[in-house]
Amino acid sequence: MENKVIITAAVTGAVHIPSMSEYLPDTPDKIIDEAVAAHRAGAAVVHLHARDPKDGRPSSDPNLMKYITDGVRERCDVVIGITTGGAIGMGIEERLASVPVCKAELASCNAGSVNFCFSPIANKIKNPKYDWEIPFVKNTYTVPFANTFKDIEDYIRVMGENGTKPEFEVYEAGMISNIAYFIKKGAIHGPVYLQFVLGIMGGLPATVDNLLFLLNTANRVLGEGGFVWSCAAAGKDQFDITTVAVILGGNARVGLEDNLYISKGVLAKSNAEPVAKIAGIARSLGREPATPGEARECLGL
Ligand code: KMH
Ligand code: ZN
Repeated sequence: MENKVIITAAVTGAVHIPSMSEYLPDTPDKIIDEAVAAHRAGAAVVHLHARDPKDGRPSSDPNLMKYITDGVRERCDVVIGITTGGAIGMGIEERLASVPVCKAELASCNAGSVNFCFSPIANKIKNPKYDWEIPFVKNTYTVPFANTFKDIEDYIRVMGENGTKPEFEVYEAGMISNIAYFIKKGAIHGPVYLQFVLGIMGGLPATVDNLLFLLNTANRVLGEGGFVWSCAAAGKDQFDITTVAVILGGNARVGLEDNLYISKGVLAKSNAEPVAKIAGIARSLGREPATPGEARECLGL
């Protein structure tokens, strides 16, 4: 497995708004199509959020998430990871609601509280397509992304009850200690799966130094062999930082949730494009994209 890299496609998220790119999948059917195509391009895992088919708004409706996960499952065997981050402003219960309904193999588990701001998007959108978009992004200037110890405990418990493995989203080094706390308590057992998420306004910026800092901290706190890791980077640094992650022997997440562009000033026309790009980079570095089966083995699913 050493020469394999697990590529995750984060297909749509709950940060970018439809007015930013016509290619952002903003309906359940488009999300399904994009997830399947991203898998065909090399993704072993898809990280999924739901959006309302009426107006592309991020949605926590478990029926929509079920429709999406069933739709993807019918068409391919990619590993499905659903969000429990939801969108800024959603409550814990609604963020968890899809876990028992979808029983996905993976779900994100945000490993601590952080400011998660993307209000500057408002200044760039002159003619919003939908009324909800500008208030939605502006709201992130005042509302934090809360993930208390009690919340994390609940996520871990509900995921455990439903056969879902937590993928811990790590935005700051202290969050690795939060995870260690739950290991020590016996709530979870290693090796845990970490997704280092760099470049969020409010979290660690997307730099090589910060990636190394998180990796070294995880080695020290969780022990080498105590975790499997992947890295995502928001915005323009996506490919630089995920390439470094591949060089360091880690796994990589790309996709339109994190970055709408395939290169400077050029919008990605699909999630398959960034997946194919990082798959090509990985191959040029001597690492092959993992199959879903290999990802399951590596993540202990
Ligand atoms: N939408 C963000 C607030 C996750 O999926 O768990 C959080 C997020 C992480 O997207
Ligand atoms: Zn997400």
